[in-house]
Amino acid sequence: MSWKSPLNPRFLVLLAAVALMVLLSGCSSRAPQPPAAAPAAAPGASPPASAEVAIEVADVKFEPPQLNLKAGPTRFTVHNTGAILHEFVLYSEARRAAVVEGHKSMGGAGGHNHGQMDKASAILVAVSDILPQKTKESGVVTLAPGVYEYGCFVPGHYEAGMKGQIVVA
Ligand SMILES: [Cu+2]
Repeated sequence: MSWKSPLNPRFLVLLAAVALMVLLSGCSSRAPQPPAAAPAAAPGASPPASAEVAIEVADVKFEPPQLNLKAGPTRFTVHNTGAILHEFVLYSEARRAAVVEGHKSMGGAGGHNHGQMDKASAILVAVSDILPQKTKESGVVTLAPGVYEYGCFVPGHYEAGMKGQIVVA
């Protein structure tokens, strides 16, 4: 090994930084997969979803903010690339008011219970408490043609514009 030679310490720091970046990007690039890359036939796969949709949550927005999907069984994988807690709540756009008001009346710092709201407000999917740098999956939801909205109801986030739209055809 030639490590004895007096290497410039700055160069070593740079090396370490590059190695760290490679490691980090290696980790985070595993989770978000191309939305259309679902294998046609996956024998033994648990619940059948005709579409796997990857969504990223960040501080404070969804990526992408708009999606066009085909009707059918769909599963969402939500990856938090931000530094704070987020959630992914999906509902028919026609029920937006009920969902937004429902969350307002619950208030609290992330302690709201979507289970209580599901029936009343027509929440289709609720992936809650997604910690920074973590990934969570939804169950499989069968989407009918229509217009849907997704939002994050951690206090202040929806109001800051943390929402998106899905058009299902
Ligand atoms: Cu959020």
